[in-house]
Amino acid sequence: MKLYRTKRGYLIEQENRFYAMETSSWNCDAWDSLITCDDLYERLLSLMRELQQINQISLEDVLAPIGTQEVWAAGVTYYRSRDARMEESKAAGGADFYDRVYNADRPELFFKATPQRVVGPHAKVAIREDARWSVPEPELTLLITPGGVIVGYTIGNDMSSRDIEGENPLYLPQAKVYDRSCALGPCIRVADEPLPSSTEIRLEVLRAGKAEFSGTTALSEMKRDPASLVHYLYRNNTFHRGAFLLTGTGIVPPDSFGLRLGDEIRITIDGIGTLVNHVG
Ligand code: DO4
Ligand code: MG
Repeated sequence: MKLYRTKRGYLIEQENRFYAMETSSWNCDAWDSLITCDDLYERLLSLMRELQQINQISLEDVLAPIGTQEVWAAGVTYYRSRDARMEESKAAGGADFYDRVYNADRPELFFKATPQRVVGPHAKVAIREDARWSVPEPELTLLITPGGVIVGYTIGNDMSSRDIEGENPLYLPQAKVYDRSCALGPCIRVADEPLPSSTEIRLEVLRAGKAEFSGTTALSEMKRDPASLVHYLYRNNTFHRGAFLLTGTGIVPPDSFGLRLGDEIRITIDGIGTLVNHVG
């Protein structure tokens, strides 16, 4: 089952049928209390029975599925990310940190965005003006309730400035957190069981309509279990409105690739959909 937040209200999708909920999308309180209940799946099932079926949804109407939640991110959860980061920070003497965190019990977790820094489907993500080398990071994103229950999944783009992070690992917050540095959407996949480990994540970057980069990974490549990431995130940390947690990237383009203005970023995760954004 999928849940969309749109300009016209909320929608539930079940087996290609759409059901509309008459609620204002600007009402963050209503969205927050809907998406942060521990039994979201059952709640949507029972809501759906009372709702009217509609024909189709307009993609332009779809908004980021976030209310007032904080957005956090995990890092170096895939070997490919460890490898690329060790290489980019070698000159700065930071390489060892990435290997250590990849192998440690405690994961890397960092604050990624406030809701105001997040864009939804078809909106523009940004590259920093003071960065020379920026990349998208396509990541499975967890929706977690205040009680620490994973109730849904969406697609996240952890936009990153590789030159700034590579210069010094202590610059990570600047490489990661800036206006429009995060995209979420297009919907929340709500299921009563975890996504299968065979689930694929695909990234495509189109430049002037032509494929400039494409890559694929699968959840089976992730070193950590989503539940263990949540366990660390919620240690001595309270999330009254729940949280979104990006789970790290397993796709890192080669060093010759950097994003440019106008590029189209397409991230697909099986069972969730495709998140499309342009760089602007
Ligand atoms: O260690 C820096 C950030 C890592 C990250 O964002 C990722 O692996 O996805
Ligand atoms: Mg990342």
